[in-house]
Amino acid sequence: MYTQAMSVGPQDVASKVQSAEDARKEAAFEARIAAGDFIEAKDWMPEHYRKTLVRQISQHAHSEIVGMLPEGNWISRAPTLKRKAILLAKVQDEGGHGLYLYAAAETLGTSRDQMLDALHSGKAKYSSIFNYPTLTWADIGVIGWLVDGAAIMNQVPLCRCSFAPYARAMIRVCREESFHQRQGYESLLVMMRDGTEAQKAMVQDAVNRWWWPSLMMFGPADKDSSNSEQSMRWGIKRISNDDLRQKFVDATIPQAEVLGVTVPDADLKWNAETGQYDFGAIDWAEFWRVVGGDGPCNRERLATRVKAWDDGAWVREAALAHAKKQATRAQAA
Ligand code: BYC
Repeated sequence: MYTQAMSVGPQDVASKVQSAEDARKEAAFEARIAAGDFIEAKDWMPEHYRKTLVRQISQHAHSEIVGMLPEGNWISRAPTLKRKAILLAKVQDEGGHGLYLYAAAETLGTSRDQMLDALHSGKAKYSSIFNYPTLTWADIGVIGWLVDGAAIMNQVPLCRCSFAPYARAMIRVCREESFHQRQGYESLLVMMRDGTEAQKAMVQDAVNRWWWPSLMMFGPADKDSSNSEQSMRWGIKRISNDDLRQKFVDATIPQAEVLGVTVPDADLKWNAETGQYDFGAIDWAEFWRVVGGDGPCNRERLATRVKAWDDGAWVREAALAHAKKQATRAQAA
């Protein structure tokens, strides 16, 4: 033990030089972050920064592709051709968002296969919101209004994320999410303005079921958010979970009033002193249950993704065989 501590062989010298070099790089990195610089994939970055980004971006990508499932269930049941075309385009957009995000995460050195393996084995997380069922057509409008609305609130600050490939992907994603939010709100407006009493009741019921899960999308309260402090220091997250949730409530309640629906919160009230809405307590036990894999649809969602991956094996094999044949031909020519 003592001899180990006293060892001053060439390896120790090398590791000291290495750590001095790392400390210099880390200081330069922190200075860039402090100056509000954007970090590119080829730039040096601390391992923890890289890991945090791969975690967040891959979870975000998984959320996009799992998020296709609850809405995808309604494509064949949309009430009109117009609504079907809009929903089809929206679900396709979510698939596209997943692809930009997987590509952004790949620039950090983690392969898409590794990320998908983490999803399929249940190791990786995706947004809790997609573990709730879509029971009626009104759920589709409410997902656009509340779920995409919450997503935009969370993602606009990510357009200034310190990791440039993520920030760039977010700019396009936010533009598309903004269309998604409006189409959802517009479809609810039509039902509330021109619909039957039963249709209006269906909208209110969907709002009742999606309101609290939408507030949970922003993540745990700041005091329980294990990653926030470091992520905020690195400029990955720009606004805290609680502040974004509050902004979402403040923006959404006036929209609910225009729509003519209420949210299921007896404690909600305008606070003239803070200029914000006070709202009731979130059921964090439910949140952690859903995040932990025990929500209403967790098993179904994961099984559907795994089946899609398995069913697509022949496409991946055929694409690889084709690429190999092309490469052999190119070599022979
Ligand atoms: N669900 O320390 P915290 C969309 C986890 S898709 C599940 O605050 P962080 C759309 C968190 O990962 C929108 N897990 O974490 C698609 C962490 O666990 P780990 C998806 C959650 O990362 C289709 C632990 O709880 N948006 O718009 O600082 C159709 C502690 O949390 C959730 C994004 O992914 C949750 N809700 O902050 C329609 C945005 N919340 O990883 C629409 C990008 C927290 O340490 N992501 N956890 O094991 C983020 O902004 C942040 O990752 C979060 C969480 C705000 C979500």
